[in-house]
Amino acid sequence: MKGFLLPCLATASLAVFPLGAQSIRDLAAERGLRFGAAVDPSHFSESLYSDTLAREFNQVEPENAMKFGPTHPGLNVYSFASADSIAAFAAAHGMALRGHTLVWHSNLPSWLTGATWTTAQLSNILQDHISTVVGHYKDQVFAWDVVNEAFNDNGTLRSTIWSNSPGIGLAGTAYIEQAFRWARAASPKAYLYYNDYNAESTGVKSDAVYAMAKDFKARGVPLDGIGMQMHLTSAAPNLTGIEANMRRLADLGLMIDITELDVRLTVNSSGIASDALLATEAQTYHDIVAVCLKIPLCRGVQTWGFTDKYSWVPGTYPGLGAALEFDAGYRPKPAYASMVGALSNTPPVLAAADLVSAASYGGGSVSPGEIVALFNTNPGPAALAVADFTDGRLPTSLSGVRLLFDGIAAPLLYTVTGQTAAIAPFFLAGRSTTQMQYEYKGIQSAAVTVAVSPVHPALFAANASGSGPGAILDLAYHPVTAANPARRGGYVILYATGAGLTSPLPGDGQLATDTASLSARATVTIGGVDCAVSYAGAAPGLVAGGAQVNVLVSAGVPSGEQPVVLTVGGVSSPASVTVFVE
Ligand code: 9MR
Repeated sequence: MKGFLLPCLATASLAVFPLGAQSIRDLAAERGLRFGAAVDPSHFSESLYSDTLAREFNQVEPENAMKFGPTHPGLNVYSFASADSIAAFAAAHGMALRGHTLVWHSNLPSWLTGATWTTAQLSNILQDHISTVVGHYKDQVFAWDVVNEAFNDNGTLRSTIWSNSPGIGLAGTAYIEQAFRWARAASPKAYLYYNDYNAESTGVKSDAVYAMAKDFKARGVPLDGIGMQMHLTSAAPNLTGIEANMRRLADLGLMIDITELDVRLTVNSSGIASDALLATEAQTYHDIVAVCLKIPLCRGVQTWGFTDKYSWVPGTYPGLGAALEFDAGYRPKPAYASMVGALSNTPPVLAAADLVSAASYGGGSVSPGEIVALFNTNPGPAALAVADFTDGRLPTSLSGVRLLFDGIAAPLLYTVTGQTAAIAPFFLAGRSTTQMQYEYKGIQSAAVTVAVSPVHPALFAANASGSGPGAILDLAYHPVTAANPARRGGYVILYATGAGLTSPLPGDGQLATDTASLSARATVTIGGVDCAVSYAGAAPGLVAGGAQVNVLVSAGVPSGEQPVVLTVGGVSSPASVTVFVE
């Protein structure tokens, strides 16, 4: 399936595509992306529905079951059976559960809309609703569409029972803010989203959403993300505008989810669209997934349903349909194949700042032989792959991942979606910059320029957090801890990286088996007091590029937990790593 690229679509038969070796769910997981569908639990008993859902998606959202009407059928009556069955399905199949939606003008029960309320009463009703529903799902729903469709297409606030007719007594976006605060109080950990349609691209409506989001972020209102519904037609989406809008929202630190993607097409009386329209639809599905993959904070793509058998479109727009990625017989459509293509072939996106020392997590530059970690949203194996020293050296390709410096693949320690550890090659010595690229399954990112420095020293912490008690041993190779403190006049062994070259210089990725001195001079202070270095060089048993420093703890070193600083070639490690002294 990986081979199905868009260019093929023009010539291939567009009827249906075979399922590939990897589901979209797996491909999305490799890209650190959630791939979801809106669902109706009344179809769970239909095996093709359930099987397709569980196989192809790693996220579900109730199309209707968590709305106000279904969950809150009487003033003091709540009903969760239907939504609970979706939560159970999600749990049984390892899927994330999105909640939809708490504050909306639609799908309200007649007990609410048919009576007259004061603003104070409505405020109490809404607070109780949010607290009860969010509270009920606080261990299951990872993200909520807290407020849905609060703006008109011209960017003004929609008049609703919650906003101003009569409203909960808070003018402008203050009622929205209040809803987010109530939701946060009911679930401290759930991500809270504002969700809307026709606000995907730049324009007056998305400007209004952006202005609200910017104001909320500036004032600490608990808004975590923006849902872009993405109910599209056969007209090509404005990808430039969508990307620009996503970028400005991401620049506020907000996550973006595509929440309700579908593409409605003109259909015949049997609900079938032409091959040409299905190809157009496939292009749109491809392009929306691809634009999401360009924005690291775009975290999920969800379609509004998944089979043309069940979709809101034909009932709302007579003569239109075929809006989803599976046909009414659950066969994958060209739209499915095109999303597989986008997930497989959209290049990874890399930033220089993604590369940091694996010891300190500090970035800014890379030094030859430095053990580095790359944190990003790039594709990679969904399960952690750890390298071993085959023939005494680390591989430069691991589960399809390579990290290239000036076109040369670096030795790798481990990789998983979003995180890769590698050893910067020794040939970087003498260069001032390097061009870094990330590759997964043969698809490379664009190169980014990373500064090279001769050294970039950092000590390893015992818990690998970059700070706190160091990974420090005594001469019996026992960890130095509060219970086994360093003794003045005794030796401790520090472990570091970014200490530059050694002489002799081992090969890239080789296991260090012998001692070899650092080329640059190394000094150490503990608690600010100079301590004599008896050995600074390769760390036998670690990969080349790891450094070991044996230090004599000076008589003047103070007691207690003291900062340890390694200085190599005039550059000091961060003072965030400590050692316990007797
Ligand atoms: O698809 C949903 C349909 O079954 C419901 O009757 C309708 C009213 O509750 O809501 C539809 O879903 C909407 C979603 O909740 C918000 N964005 C627009 C969706 C399509 O109308």
